[in-house]
Amino acid sequence: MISRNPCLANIKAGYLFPEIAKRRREFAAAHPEAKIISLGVGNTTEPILPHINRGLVEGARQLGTVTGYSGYSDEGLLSLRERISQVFYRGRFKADEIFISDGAKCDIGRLQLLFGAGTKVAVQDPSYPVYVDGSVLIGAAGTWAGTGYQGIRYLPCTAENRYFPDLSLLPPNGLFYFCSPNNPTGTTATREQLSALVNAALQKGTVIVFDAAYSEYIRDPALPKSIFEIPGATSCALEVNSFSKSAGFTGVRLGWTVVPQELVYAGGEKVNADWSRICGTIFNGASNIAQAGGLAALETEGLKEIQELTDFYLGNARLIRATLQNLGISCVGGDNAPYIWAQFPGRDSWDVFAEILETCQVVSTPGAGFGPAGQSFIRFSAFGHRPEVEEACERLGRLAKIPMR
Ligand code: PL4
Repeated sequence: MISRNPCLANIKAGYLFPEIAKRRREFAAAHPEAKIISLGVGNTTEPILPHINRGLVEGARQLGTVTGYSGYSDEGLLSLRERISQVFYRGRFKADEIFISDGAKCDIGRLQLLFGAGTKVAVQDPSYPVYVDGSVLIGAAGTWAGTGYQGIRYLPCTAENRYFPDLSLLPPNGLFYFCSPNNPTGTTATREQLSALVNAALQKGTVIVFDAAYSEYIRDPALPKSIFEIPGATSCALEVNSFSKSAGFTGVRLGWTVVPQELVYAGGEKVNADWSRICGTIFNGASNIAQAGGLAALETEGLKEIQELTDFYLGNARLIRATLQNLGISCVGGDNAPYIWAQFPGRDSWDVFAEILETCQVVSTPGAGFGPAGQSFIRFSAFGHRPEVEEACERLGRLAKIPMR
């Protein structure tokens, strides 16, 4: 018989979100009367707004016409790539530096092919689980030669360091996944912090995979929405982004990755050329309908709708955070991101998850699922219909009040 890919033995048995879904199902089966509300998985809930939706509908209609029909779009519609460059990067990237994808997660999973097995990988701790699992799957989680360190390096991001890691721990000549606004903590890196990150990466030969999936939630104009706002970043970073959380495309599937021409490997070869080769080989392009929707989303009217939709979820976030703070629960996030990161000192986060489910019939996400530094934290997602979020907040009031320190 054929042997199993040994990397598969190294990933954790269950992926976080299906595990939560399983526990929810078990609870529902034991309590059929419970009206469960989810503040767990970061899945959008509101209808796609009219202008963007018209773009999707029109994209589908075009496919039924002789003149409007289109087949494979490979690296993406030229018009969409150019528009992304204008809207998000002030036109500084050429179309061949922007690759349209079927979502940020899909590209995060594929990107490791650029660097391969044996790459030294570091992540913020806590972080979105796909960075770790994607790295382990490709065999990047081996021993760091000469360091005695094995596996992925977790760089703690805690209240003590303002949720920004100690950059002296960055892997030299390795890969570092960095997410801002951050999932799960909901915190956003400042310009100074990102400048320090870029400088450290340039010094150490580290490549940063910058995940900007929540950039459209940033309301503080001083906070960078892209790593490419930082001088020097085009030589040490690539960036993934998505229409999922801004335009409500979680089920439509559309994203992009920026791979600057300046980004090169140790041998001087261009990362961009390899990414083009990889995408051409294992990816056949995003849906043309989704791309028509993406183009509509980046028109003036569509951009207004993105603002409206993200404002709505940020309104939910404010309600959840205020509720938790009234209970004396210390939390961060929710002002420039759709996540609130709440601390339950000394508690196991899976126990707190179970307690919130049992006491309030509210699904959350245990912080430990995002890495060791997430222990004793709970992530609340701000994606939900307003009446349900209000109801969830009322029920969270059943949690024991923690005396204010
Ligand atoms: C549940 C930092 C959510 N089944 O939709 P995409 O692929 O463009 O973007 C996915 C993504 C990328 N980067 C970050 C993210 O947080 C997400 C989505 N994360 C969450 O609750 O943490 C949805 C997760 C989904 C999954 O497994 O990704």
